[in-house]
Amino acid sequence: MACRQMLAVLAVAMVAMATLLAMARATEYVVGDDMGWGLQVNCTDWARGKVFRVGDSLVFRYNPGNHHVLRVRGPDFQACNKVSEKEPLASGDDAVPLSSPGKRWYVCGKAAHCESGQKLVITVLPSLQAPTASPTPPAPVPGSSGKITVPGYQSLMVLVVAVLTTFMT
Ligand SMILES: [Cu+2]
Repeated sequence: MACRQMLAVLAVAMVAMATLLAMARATEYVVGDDMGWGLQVNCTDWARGKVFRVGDSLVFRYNPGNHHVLRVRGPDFQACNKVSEKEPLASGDDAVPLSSPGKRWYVCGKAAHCESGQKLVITVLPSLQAPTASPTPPAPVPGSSGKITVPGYQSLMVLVVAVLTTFMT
């Protein structure tokens, strides 16, 4: 019995761990990949097919003397108006956390770089939450059937523990 109880605790711990792992799965997108942020990359093509979510981040890499990064509004993006209420990012290795869903527009404000296509628009989707709606499943009472119902992939973890239980009793 004591052994079963311990395993039940272990099962709950593993489910909690799996949930945390799922939530920590953030992606860091280096704009332009190896080519970086510059005139040599068509960022529209680069962004195509990528899914950006809240919690992910963009990294702009470039020679800081040649470029910078300006976050602008949609109409200013279209027109290459290099106006922004924020100072441009200019370190050459700028990480930008995507903290809210919606569209984001970036341009390079140097010379005619934006007009030459050094601009990036992305749409940030809400984060992929693990099924957090489920409160921590109650630990099964020893002697009961010991069934734990949790949604989706988490049940796999429970299955593993269940198999362990079978072998250890
Ligand atoms: Cu530039």
